Amino acid sequence: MGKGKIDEAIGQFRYEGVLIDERPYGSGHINDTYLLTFEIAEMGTIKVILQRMNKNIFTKPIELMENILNVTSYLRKKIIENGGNPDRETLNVIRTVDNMPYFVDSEGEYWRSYKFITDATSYDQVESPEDFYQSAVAFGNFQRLLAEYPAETLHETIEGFHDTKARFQVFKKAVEDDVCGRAASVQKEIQFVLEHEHLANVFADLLEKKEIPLRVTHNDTKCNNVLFDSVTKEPIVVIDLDTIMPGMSMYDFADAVRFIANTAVEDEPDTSKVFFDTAKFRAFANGFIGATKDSLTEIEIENLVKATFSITVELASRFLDDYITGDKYFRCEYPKHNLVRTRCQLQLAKDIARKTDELEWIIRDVLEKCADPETL
Ligand code: ADP
Ligand code: GN1
Ligand code: MG
Repeated sequence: MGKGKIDEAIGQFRYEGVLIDERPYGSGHINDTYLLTFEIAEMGTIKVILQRMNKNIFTKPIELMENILNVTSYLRKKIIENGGNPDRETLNVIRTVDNMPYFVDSEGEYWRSYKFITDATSYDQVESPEDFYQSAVAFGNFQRLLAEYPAETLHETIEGFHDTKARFQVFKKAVEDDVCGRAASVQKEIQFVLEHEHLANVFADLLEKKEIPLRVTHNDTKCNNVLFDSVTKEPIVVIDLDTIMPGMSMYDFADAVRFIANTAVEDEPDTSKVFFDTAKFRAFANGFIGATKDSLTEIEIENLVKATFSITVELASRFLDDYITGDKYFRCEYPKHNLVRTRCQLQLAKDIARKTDELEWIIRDVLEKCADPETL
């Protein structure tokens, strides 16, 4: 992106001081994130996050920012009630000179800015069981704090985002159209996804019959969307609220655990390194179920393992769809990046399937222990 565009955006937010540094930041796949540092005379430096929202993906940026403002002001109140620090425990939007929560540049790109949360780190890969546990507590608490927020008032920022049923339809269409002529070379991967189409209906049916509730969910619960205190290592805040929408609680659990319990990175080219780590799963389940046990229903808990398999296949289908249609959605660093990502998720899904009984047993065990916390 041209530097002019960033400068145009920088000039529009209510920043103070002299800009002394600007650099790309983080490892998200969707938005362009920058860290800006300002110097304020006598007061030292202040950092802010500036993001250009990906308008190809977030086609309703105004509604998206409305969701974020509404949810963060709700969280702010809750955090203050609980004696917390709202400047650290939720995102804080910096407005423009025109008092808007976003800025539209001369090319129609949407920008927004947040106060930078200092002395905090996000991890692309979590190493210690304590950190798995803590990130689960973070996502669990996030859901708990929002349990009474009226889900129906949130805009659907990406239609059918985790509607697995709809995802399968989109996938089949991509295979059929085969616009880049790549489908023939990935038949094995396509077959695996298609063989699991029955999964897609399981959750859609439960929702339709109202056997599971529609909740306020984050929908992108990767561990790098949690910031941990650099000193205490405790989770401070759940970030990346672009996809906050009505959704299924089980999928927030599932998406987090498919990422965190992977023994390899999400784009590991050597799939023999990819396994689903049941000890990590247990640590995560402990944290998540511990934080949400008073709000999750029995049916939701019963479906956590199935949801984990389902969301892994769903993501594989999304990566593969993007590969087949020409790599337009996920940011790619090399030509077959999406295919590598697909194979990783498929390998992970196979391992989850192999370990299903053990995972079901872990959930039951965690539940029993949550009922009697002395035994945790
Ligand atoms: P993406 O949707 O592309 O993943 P994120 O909103 O998650 O974008 O931001 C990318 C990274 O920037 C995060 O993983 C985190 O490290 C960092 N980040 C984002 N917002 C903040 C913030 N307010 N304070 C500190 N770091 C942040
Ligand atoms: C994207 O933005 P980021 O990197 O946190 C994607 C998620 C995927 C994830 C896979 C809006 O998340 O759904 O699970 O990549 N976000 C969007 O790494 O599509
Ligand atoms: Mg992110």
